[in-house]
Amino acid sequence: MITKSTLLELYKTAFIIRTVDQKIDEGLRNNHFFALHYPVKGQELISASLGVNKYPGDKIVSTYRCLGDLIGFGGSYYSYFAEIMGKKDGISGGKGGCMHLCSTENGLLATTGIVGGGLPIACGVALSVQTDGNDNIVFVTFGDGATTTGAYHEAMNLAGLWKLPILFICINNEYALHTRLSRITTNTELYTKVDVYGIRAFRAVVSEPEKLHITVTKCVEFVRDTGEPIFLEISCPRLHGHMTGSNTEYMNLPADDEMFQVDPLMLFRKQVVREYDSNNQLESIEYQIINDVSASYNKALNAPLPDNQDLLKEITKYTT
Ligand SMILES: Cc1ncc(C[n+]2csc(CCOP(=O)(O)OP(=O)(O)O)c2C)c(N)n1
Ligand SMILES: [Mg+2]
Repeated sequence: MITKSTLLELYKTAFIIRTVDQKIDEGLRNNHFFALHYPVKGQELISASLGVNKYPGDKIVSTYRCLGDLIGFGGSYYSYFAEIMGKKDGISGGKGGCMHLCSTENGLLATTGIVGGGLPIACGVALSVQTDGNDNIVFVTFGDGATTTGAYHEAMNLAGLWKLPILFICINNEYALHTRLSRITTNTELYTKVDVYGIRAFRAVVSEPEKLHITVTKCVEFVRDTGEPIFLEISCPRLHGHMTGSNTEYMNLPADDEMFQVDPLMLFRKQVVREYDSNNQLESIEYQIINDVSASYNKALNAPLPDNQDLLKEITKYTT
């Protein structure tokens, strides 16, 4: 059973992620700035649920589609705006972008543009957590496309063998770039292909947020209590192209005015309003979030670029 306050927290965090995501999308379409942006529309509740289950000291490794994980783990969206705009105030000083983020104070140790590349990193981090001997765990998020890479299989093999405290979260939106999952693998039920590594595997769907949260919570508790890995596949509709501005013709996306019928966050909102918002507080909470996000966005647009010295900081020069 999930409490009312947890459900509201999940909704609120997911709504912040949605608002930031939309703001970036609009800004890029209006040429306010230039960046690569990989939308997370439709998968916000996953990051929100991971965040609720996070303990201080837990770590997460994510991908280029990392906005939700950053916010779920307590990162600042102002610093994210500034980062992808290449500004000095950015999380990685404006030098990393979404593919090379590192927000250690929130436990986000790395994001990567290499599909499947986060999993071996998570194994290394988990080995260090295991050596420390506390109850911290490592979360790693990745897409369905990652499951056909060599890095994925090597990481799963090691995690199973060394019993590493990792929650593998596979976000299955059934697309890798423009390619359907069914065109790259025979068995698209990804969680059924994991027991060969000695790793327990489960499946949840993002359109059932309460069940999703209960499953995530149980998986996290298991990894924390036993120190052993779990694989969790989460099915999730892709409500956008691969990145802002990319073509969506191959996808059969619902029209804008029909999107609410398949959008997990909008469906969840209906439920929250019906069951938990007797005081009509939700709209004013949303209004406040929209204002705060807008203010941060404008501040980031006007923030300074790194100067020459900042640009050279934390850059390693290799000589032969
Ligand atoms: C090793 C590697 N191969 C190919 C690419 C090109 N590429 C970038 S994103 C992407 C799709 C990944 O799909 P998925 O893992 O399902 O994540 P999603 O984008 O759906 O979140 C591909 C193939 C890459 N970045 N790295
Ligand atoms: Mg995918």
